[in-house]
Amino acid sequence: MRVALVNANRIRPPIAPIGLDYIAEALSAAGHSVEVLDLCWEAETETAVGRFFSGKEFGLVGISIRNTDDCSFSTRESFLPVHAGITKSVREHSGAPVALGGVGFSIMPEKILERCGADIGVWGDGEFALVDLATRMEEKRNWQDVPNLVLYSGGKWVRNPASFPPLSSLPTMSRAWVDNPRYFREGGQAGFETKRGCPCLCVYCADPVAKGKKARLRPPAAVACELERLLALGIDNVHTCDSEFNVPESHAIEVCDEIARRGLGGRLRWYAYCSPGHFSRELAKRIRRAGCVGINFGVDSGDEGMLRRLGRDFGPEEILRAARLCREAGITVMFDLLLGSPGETRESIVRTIELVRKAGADRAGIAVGVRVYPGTEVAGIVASGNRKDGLTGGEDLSQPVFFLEPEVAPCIFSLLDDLTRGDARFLFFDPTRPQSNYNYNANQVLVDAIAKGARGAYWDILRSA
Ligand code: B12
Repeated sequence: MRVALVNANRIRPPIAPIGLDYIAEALSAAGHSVEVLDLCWEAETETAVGRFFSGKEFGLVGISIRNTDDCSFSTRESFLPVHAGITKSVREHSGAPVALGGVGFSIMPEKILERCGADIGVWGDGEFALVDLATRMEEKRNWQDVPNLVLYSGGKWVRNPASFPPLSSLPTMSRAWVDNPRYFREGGQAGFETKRGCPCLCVYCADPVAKGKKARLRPPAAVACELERLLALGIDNVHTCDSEFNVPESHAIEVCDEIARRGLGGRLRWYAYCSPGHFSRELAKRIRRAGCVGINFGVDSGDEGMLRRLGRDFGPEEILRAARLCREAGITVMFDLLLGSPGETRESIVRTIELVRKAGADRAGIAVGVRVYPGTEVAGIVASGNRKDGLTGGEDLSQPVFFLEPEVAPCIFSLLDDLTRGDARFLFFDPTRPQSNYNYNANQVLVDAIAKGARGAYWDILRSA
């Protein structure tokens, strides 16, 4: 079948749609013919859609929705109007069924389908479901029971049961379906994935909602082959696309060893999201030997009680230890903090900032307010625990809705100003302070630095911009 895949992500600096790259590979490996419309590179979406579909007949169109919004309390920009506009244009220019998918989409498929007006959706992995769908449609077989499909039936959107085929059954990824070299020139990095899904129990996190609660591992050899492919394309700065690279730690070590065994460690500079809770001296040594130069730890808080409330499986001691091990191994450290969730106090904020200093983190990004996602424990706490007092942005969770603990809401921004004044290590979601703004949506400081040759994780580029 002839399938069109559309990337709807137009954020700057641009991040390559690795999900579409993978799906295109899987469709092609199954014998389908694929064409990609990457709206990231187009000045205007409607004209580009019209031009792309003109004179072509597709059997199926897939649109990728990575981000529903910028997840920033201070800007709260929703991308759903843009996605709805793109879906509408596609429908005007093509008679083929339109399927939506992507990580942002998978957090709230029914709401987005309703809002965008597509025919069907795919929750979670796209490679298996979309191939199955295209094949069955082409062979005119029943496709309504394809696993992971979200479809309109009996007057409402319903989800078919999910299936999780092993990731070892994915084809070798050529990374040739989107213009990765251009993304590298203008976006400063490429992504790579070593696993999917997350077993962690963080109360606010949408990753288990969108990807499943179990870590599904890719064979280390498949990961290393893909990195070789990126290097062959001239791309030598990459970032993991796992929820946490070191969960489980044993698989992280196997991946590092395979990368090092192939001699890629000296040719690559890479960055990872890691949990401070599963980070041993052994991993620090091996991850560095494999070419990892920077780790972004999802620390959230430096306060024992808050970490417990957030569902984290580590405490301040593990955070300090992870940072120390990285320093010893020569790895740059970024802490991601999340302040203002239920139970936050002035004291817990003070302790968190103190911990960043004590740990000697190179950078610490401070997100204020928790984006409330459907299906998370925080959404349950807000709904059932009479905590609507902390909500900003209404109650429709497909909109950028945030919880900020009323106890600290009146003082949090001035308190953070006082605690971090003059300390360039702290980054904020604040476009009014461009040099320390770590909202990666519409970030001109990053765009300019990358144009001048900066490469790597954005927090690391901001360090020297
Ligand atoms: C790594 C990462 C980053 C890295 C990217 C590094 C890189 N070079 O790729 C960095 C740090 C740059 C980053 C930045 C941002 N990120 Co980010 N990021 C991630 C992360 C961890 C992985 C995304 C990824 O690439 N996954 C791997 C690919 C293979 O999976 P996938 O995209 O989901 O695709 C699969 C399926 O979804 C599906 N699929 C995809 N498209 C389609 C299409 C169709 C038709 C079908 C059927 C299926 C399908 O099939 C694919 C293969 O199985 C996710 C969380 C997560 N665990 O996914 C957050 C995540 C996507 N990011 C998020 C956000 C908010 C952002 C920022 C907007 C933050 C900000 N304000 O700065 C920016 C936006 C950047 C941009 N230009 O888009 C949110 C989005 C939430 C939402 N509601 O929209 C997420 C979900 C994290 C979270 N839980 O909050 N991010």
